[in-house]
Amino acid sequence: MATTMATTSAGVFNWPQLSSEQQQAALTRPELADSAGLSEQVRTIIASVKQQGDQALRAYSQQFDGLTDNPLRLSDSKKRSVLATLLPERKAAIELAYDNIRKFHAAQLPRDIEVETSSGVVCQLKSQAISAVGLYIPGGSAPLPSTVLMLGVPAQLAACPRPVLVTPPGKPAADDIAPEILYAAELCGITEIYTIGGAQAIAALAYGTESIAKVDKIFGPGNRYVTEAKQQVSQDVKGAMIDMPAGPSEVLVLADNSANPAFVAADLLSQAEHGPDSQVVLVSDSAELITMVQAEVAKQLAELPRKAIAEAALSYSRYILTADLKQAVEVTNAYAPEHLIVQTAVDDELVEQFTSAASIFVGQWTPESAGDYASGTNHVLPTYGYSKTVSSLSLTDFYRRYTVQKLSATGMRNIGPAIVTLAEAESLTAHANAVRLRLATLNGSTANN
Ligand code: HSO
Ligand code: ZN
Repeated sequence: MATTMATTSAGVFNWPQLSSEQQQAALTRPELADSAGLSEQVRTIIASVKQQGDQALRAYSQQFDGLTDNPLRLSDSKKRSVLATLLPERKAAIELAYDNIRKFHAAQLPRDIEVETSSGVVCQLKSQAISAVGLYIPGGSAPLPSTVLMLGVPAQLAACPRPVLVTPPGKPAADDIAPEILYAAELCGITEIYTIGGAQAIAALAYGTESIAKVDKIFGPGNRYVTEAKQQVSQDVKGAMIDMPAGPSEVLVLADNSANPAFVAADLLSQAEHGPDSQVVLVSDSAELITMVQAEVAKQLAELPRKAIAEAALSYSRYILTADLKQAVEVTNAYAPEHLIVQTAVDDELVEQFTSAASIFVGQWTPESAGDYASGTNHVLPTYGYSKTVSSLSLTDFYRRYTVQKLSATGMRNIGPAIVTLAEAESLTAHANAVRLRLATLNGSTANN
């Protein structure tokens, strides 16, 4: 915590008064410390799943979840009995969210392209769904059915032949999974579900075990063990690709004195309640607004069931007072937030000026919760400043793109001489020969198609 730098009362950073080092420090995320050899622990877990397969998965379930004999795969009869307990109101809400997420992602369908670049030279760009995709759905203190939709809907639209869902085992039995998760999976056409979580689940997806076939790409958020495991398997050619690098979830609210302080406070707290390492930042050109938001945060926090978690996250919170809105935009762009909420009198003007936020929520009626659940956008987003270059999850992440080309005799005649010249410039004689031979054959023939 950068508590020693030039702050005004109540931990507010007065931006124009900070040195550039202090400004940089104020926007730096807490280091993802390798506490207790996290990466070594994860390496060990991955190695034992690779060697002992299902047996290792069951042993970890016993060790971490206190469960004997995890059946691993969720049976159809268990699914049916759990689904029967789903409350109608929740079922309808999941359906509304599913419909909107589907509409927004269906509009992203990639189109194949074909271009004749020179006469007789045809190039194509095509997309093909990734065959087997692993969808990790966090369990623990808050199981997230909304994440099932965010991963399951694009997998379904892309028509990935084998979507596989993993989620940590329930309690008291491994297959006591939240009915909301199972219903969201059912809507997305996911039938292969395993009750495994943590680094061991990532290892099983990446390398396969006796009962779980390997997947090609792994998607979804998770705790530090899951994140580290995804990183490790993605660095192994025999492992699996992953969706994106990840850190703890974060929100930055940019508000002026026209904003409703209760709305702003609620938005900050909605991110803070995710986990003790969540990041919340308020940037404003109004000292009054900041003071009012702080009071509201204290008031609303007291009523939250997840108060302890939110309080821990708030200890990393930043309140930044800028000279004007222009400077507030500069601070926002430098921080590169995962979520950016804008509540000012000039929202639409500002939106054009943001250069690095992953997902932007505009105006007082647009809380982050809208995108977290039901507006249609994806809530799997780059964090930790990665949004400067990494995009939010979209339909294209469920495809591989590849090219196809075909030259006719005319095409070879048209571009062959240039290829020979370029190959010679690179001193790559075999490349040149592959074309020269063909040109010579063509010169000796009358082929013209
Ligand atoms: N804000 C989270 C997503 C989420 N919120 C799921 C509620 N449920 C990370 O973007
Ligand atoms: Zn959220």
